Amino acid sequence: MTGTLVDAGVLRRAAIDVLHRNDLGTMTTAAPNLYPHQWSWDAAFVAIGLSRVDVARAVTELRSLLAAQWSTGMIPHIRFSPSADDYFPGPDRWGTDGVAARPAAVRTSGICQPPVHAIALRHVLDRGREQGGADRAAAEAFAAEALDGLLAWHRWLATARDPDGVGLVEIHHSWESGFDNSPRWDGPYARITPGPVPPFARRDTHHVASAAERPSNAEYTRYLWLVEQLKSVGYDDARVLDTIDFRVRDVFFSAVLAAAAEVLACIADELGRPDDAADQIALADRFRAGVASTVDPTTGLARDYDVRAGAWVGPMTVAGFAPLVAGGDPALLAAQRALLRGSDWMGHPGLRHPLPTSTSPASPDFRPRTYWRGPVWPFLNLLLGWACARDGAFALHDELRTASLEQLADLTFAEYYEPVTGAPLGSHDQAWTAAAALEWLG
Ligand code: 9WN
Repeated sequence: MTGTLVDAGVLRRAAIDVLHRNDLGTMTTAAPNLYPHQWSWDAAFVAIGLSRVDVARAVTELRSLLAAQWSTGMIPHIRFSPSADDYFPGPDRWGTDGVAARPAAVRTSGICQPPVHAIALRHVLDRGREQGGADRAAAEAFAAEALDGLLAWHRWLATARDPDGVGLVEIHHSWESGFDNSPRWDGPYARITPGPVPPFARRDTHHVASAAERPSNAEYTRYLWLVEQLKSVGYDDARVLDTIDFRVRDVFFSAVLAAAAEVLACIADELGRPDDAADQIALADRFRAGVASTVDPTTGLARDYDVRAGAWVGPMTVAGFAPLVAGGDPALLAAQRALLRGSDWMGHPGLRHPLPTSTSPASPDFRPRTYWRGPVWPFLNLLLGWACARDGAFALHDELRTASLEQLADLTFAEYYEPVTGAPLGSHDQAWTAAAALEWLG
């Protein structure tokens, strides 16, 4: 079933309006009420969208995020805005104020999110060059300014987060994956018995139509237990490895690193830094191989690995298509594209729009209204489409673009959508959803 394409000018104006309303001046809130701060991977997608309308403002978005980078190289998953306190857990609960690696001027969380930032920088540079003049100058100056920070970020991930050198990034909280309550994490969380967690009052459930669209209280207790564990060792990378109950090699995060490292290599080359470019190519190769090594020969889907349990994690989630993001072996990518188009995924006859669901509708884990357990996430489709175009898979890119524009024609810019009815869920006016619309429109 297909929807109606909204007039492109109407969609574009509405998306720009959402980004304006979420704009705090130098950073964009991920959503107006639910997420009143700057999130790491959201900011990268926001910069991609902004680069279609205002290159200088896109540069500012990335610059603000990089100002939150820790001296270790980690880019934290939230840069808190001093003007909002209606989000839990806020900076006090994260307890990062005493961490020496945190930049003194900004308050941040103590974990990270997938490294899409070099990919965003590539978009900003390309748009700046297309515009020419001051936009070109601003984008090129920023690329030179940002290069060392992004190199440090990738190198930190490749060392602190791949202690065994297997070409897969290890995460210590499911918030780091960005797929917070995906069935991917049910096994690892089921093996955790939370210790004492200070009392807490959730705010997230106040900002959605139904609490069932959000993670459960049992999940939140585990999320907050992990924060307590991280705090107890002062967010020290080495001590965290011995302490944290959640150690999982995240295949999708790893794929993003492989893709971003390849992009950063190209930028380093353009900036006359061939040694750094070679280093990023090697890093991309290592993580691309790591991602490919996880593919389950039976299902054709890539898998995570629970380090604590010594076990593969393989529910049918969209993260299984990590090789499409990482790139690599053409035969593997062709098989994955066929799978993605098949009846367990985009080709499922019950879907309102033929788009990847966060969990396969054919899976017993599928929950069509619950956050990462089934709904469609528009920003993810943009990332998959970008990777398809990179690899010359233009037909799939165009299918994703057409279906995405039809989905986004409802002008709610929802955080996620119910796959069967197409109903908007979670927050409305979500910044990266608006950014995805702008980028799809081109
Ligand atoms: C926790 C901001 C973020 C996204 C994540 C998404 C959700 C936060 C939350 O919102 O996570 O980081 O409070 O639920 O899962 O991908 O970056 O949009």
